[in-house]
Amino acid sequence: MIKKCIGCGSELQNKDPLKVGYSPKDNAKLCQRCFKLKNYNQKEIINLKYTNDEILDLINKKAKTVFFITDFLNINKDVIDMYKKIKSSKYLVISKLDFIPFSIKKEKYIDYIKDTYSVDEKVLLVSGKKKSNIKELKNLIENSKDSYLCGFTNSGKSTLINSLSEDYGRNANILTSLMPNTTLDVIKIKLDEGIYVYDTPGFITKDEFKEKAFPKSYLKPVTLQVKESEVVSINDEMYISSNSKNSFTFYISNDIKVTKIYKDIPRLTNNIILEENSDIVIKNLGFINIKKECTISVSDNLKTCEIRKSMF
Ligand SMILES: Nc1nc2c(ncn2[C@@H]2O[C@H](COP(=O)(O)OP(=O)(O)OP(=O)(O)O)[C@@H](O)[C@H]2O)c(=O)[nH]1
Ligand SMILES: [Mg+2]
Repeated sequence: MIKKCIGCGSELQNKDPLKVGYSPKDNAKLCQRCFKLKNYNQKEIINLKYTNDEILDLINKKAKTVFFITDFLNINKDVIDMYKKIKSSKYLVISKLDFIPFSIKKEKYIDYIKDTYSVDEKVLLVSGKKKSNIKELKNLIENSKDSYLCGFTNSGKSTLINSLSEDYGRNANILTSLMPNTTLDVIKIKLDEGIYVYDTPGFITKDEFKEKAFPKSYLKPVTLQVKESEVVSINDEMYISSNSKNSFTFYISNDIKVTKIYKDIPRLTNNIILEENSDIVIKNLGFINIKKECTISVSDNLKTCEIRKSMF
């Protein structure tokens, strides 16, 4: 029988250290990468087995029901485009409910996401970590066959499966971490007699990965009142200003520094016209709500950012 790493789902092998599933030991339960990640929090870069297209293909061929997981700070056009490529019967599951600010009313938020991104299917809000709102998800899984959880890396798929499994009195024990691509192959988990779910490797993006973009706990929105042409820096990497007095509210991890800057101000030459109450969506980070109609100027790395009407 082929042995698989219980952490990431890869077939164990002892031939190629650069390929997934490598362990020098014959009777290992974890591959070397997962062993180091689990025991020493050592993050080893490894050649991935699947591309995004291959993951998508695999899901479209095998899954009868798909739960597409995405976290609250990572809902944008790219993610929804990937969701729409899923051909099976599907649900959009917004994860990490525990860090959604209290000011956001959950039902209103679901309606807003459905409208903004034209999602016709049911949308669920859950927290794998806190096991909140998972009852409906459990019911849907129990009434479906071949349920696959998929989504971008770090969206919380494996954490959610571990929590579901605990809820059924079991221990799936899939390795979870903030490192991208923790799960490397499909993992079949038995939840109960005749009830199985499949974990899948996360889709990857080209954008740079930042651990601090993931809040450790409940997210506190930060509002800055800005005067005309005052420049705000996001993590000393992205810059934004408005041509009129305005209010910017940042829905991003509180570990990301957001400040007005008064020296070494970069020239912002990209202008975007905003309607009243718009969001600027920044991939893998979150969004900024801008209250008044204005023209904003942004640094080059924001010039193609997504603009949407705000839910507030
Ligand atoms: N606050 C919070 N953090 C969560 C939740 N679910 C997952 N996380 C954290 O998010 C990170 C990624 O979780 P994983 O379950 O490994 O994500 P994944 O989607 O399986 O990622 P890949 O295997 O890389 O595709 C971990 O640090 C988790 O602890 C949640 O409901 N709330
Ligand atoms: Mg995973």
